[in-house]
Amino acid sequence: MNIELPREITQEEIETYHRDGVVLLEGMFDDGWIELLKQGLHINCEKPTRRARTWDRDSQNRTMFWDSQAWRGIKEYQQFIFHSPAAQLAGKLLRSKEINFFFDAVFVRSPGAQFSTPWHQDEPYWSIEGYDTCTIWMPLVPVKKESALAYVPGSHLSSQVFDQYNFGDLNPDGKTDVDQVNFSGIAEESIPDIDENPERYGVVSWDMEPGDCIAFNSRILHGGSGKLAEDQDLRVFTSKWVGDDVRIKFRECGMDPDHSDIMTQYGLKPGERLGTELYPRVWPKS
Ligand SMILES: O=C(O)CCC(=O)C(=O)O
Repeated sequence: MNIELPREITQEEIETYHRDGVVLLEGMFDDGWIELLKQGLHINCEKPTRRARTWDRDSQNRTMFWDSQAWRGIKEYQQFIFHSPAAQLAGKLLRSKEINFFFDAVFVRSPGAQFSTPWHQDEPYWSIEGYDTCTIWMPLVPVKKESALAYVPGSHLSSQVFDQYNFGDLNPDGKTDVDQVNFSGIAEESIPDIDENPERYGVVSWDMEPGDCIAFNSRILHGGSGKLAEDQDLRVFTSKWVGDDVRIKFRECGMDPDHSDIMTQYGLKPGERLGTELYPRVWPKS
């Protein structure tokens, strides 16, 4: 398994990341990492965490499963977080001195699932605030452009506060104790209907193979993934990384995933940097 990046991240890729808020990076993780994450995901689906939830279940029992912060119980995820080139990748793109791991999230669609992730920005849901964030979105199976996660380039630079979706409503099995958000009190406008006119927003997405990844800023508008062919599943592992300017923030509108309780348990307070064994500093390697 490659521990270092298989090649240098180019200046152009770094500039694209900062200009567009998103960049496709092909062939960054070798088969060893993909197999390891597939094993981890298998364990994760068999033994979900308390946060896990089915987001969608249709009349043909096709599902979309989500889980988050499972890494502490899954050694395959730990190996990826501490030893894969992911942290280094985030550090190079963010031009940060230090990178901490924030959390993992998985998005698993059964073959033919038609559920499409609502368009949203991540940062307003999170228990942190800052520009220096990077999600690494990795499909563990091939995915076509029309089913992959899509992005509005440049939208990470806008300061608009949107009335975003409450993902807690995605709960067909009626799970209790689900994180909820309500942006209506603070939102300046509704989230635009991007699917109605993707050209107008310059929406981008890509055909991808296992080993490719997309790195994106948590402020970018993204969504639209899903709508699979009958025989096609989609298993995605994402890791969230934070750099120099990120600080803890607890939001009155709610958070999802809400880390405020666990942060408080670990002695972390609003305004502080992430740290402790919960959000380990992974790069540079000590
Ligand atoms: O893969 C998906 O459908 C959604 C991923 C996403 O929204 C995220 O990683 O922030």
